[in-house]
Amino acid sequence: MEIIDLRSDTLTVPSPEMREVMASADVGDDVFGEDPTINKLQDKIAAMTGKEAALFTASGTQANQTAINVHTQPGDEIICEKRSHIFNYEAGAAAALSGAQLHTLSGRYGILDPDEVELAVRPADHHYAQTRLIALENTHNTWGGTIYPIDEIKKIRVISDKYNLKMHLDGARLWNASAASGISIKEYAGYFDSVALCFSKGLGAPVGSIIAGSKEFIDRAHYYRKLYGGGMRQAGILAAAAIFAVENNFERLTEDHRRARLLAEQVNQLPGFVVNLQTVQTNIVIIDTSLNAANAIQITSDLAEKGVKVIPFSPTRFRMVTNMHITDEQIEQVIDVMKNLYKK
Ligand code: TLP
Repeated sequence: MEIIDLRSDTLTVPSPEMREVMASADVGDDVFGEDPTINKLQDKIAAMTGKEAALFTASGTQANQTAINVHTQPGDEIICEKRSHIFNYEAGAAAALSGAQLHTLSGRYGILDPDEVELAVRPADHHYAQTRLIALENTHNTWGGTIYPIDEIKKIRVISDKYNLKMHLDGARLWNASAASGISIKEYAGYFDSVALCFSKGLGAPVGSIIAGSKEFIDRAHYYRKLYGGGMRQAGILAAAAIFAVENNFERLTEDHRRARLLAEQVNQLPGFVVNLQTVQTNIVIIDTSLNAANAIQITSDLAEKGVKVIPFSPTRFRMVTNMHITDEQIEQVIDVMKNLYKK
């Protein structure tokens, strides 16, 4: 049985061409700062984001959490969205590693209301935690890959400046936001003090993320990455894959977006499955099963038996993600499987 794996874009595997550049990469000891391919990647991303410097990390989680530790002191508060990755899927790291407290706000499709952000900033009174950081996610994963409108980012930046707060962007999928909106990585990054980007999602590299910011920020980030055990040695092999991924697989993300749209529109026509098409802006499709006799957990296992893998987010929601290995034919097959399983 053919398996169609729509659980995540993290499932992408390196192509033969990517493996070739990995095999021939120049390497050195990066803990000594001597890996030429890592240095090249860091310089490239610093230039792309318009920041002074960048630091390669093992994962998106390590990138976000390193940034959080640089920006905060124990007891500080971070404003973020209720369904954000840093709050839900990073193993409680902000509390465990930085001693920071997360102040979550509900956003419309993951997008925070600037007025609510301002209201959430704690007064300068010793009863309160000190608000230190605003962390946004673009695209917003669990709201369906939604793109942060640049005007909302600007408004939130005005608030952060007013209260002297730092801003961090979890841009694990900023590539998708940029490919879909036409707004450059540099423009998005310009509103943030630090930006995390992943190479191992839709771009198809096997491992690796990066954070970019000022020289001073990256210098401190280096310390925390080491503290977290993230100092890697001849990891230029991985940086070579990341460079290849940015150069070859960034623009093609619009194909994944087109397929996600196709999938969303067709799933939305099936009885008992509802997709809010407004949220389908990139490569993620969230399906609501509240109207279905079966719940999302059951549906996940029914689909898996037919070779279609998806991820349940709750008893009433599951996620499908397109990536470079998913074809138009497979989208049709998924729809057929769903039609046959849930005939009315
Ligand atoms: N997301 C994964 C899971 O952890 C949910 C996925 O399959 O989507 N920020 C965002 C917005 C992410 O979606 C992810 C991974 C990360 C950070 C963390 O990246 P890694 O897995 O490299 O630590």
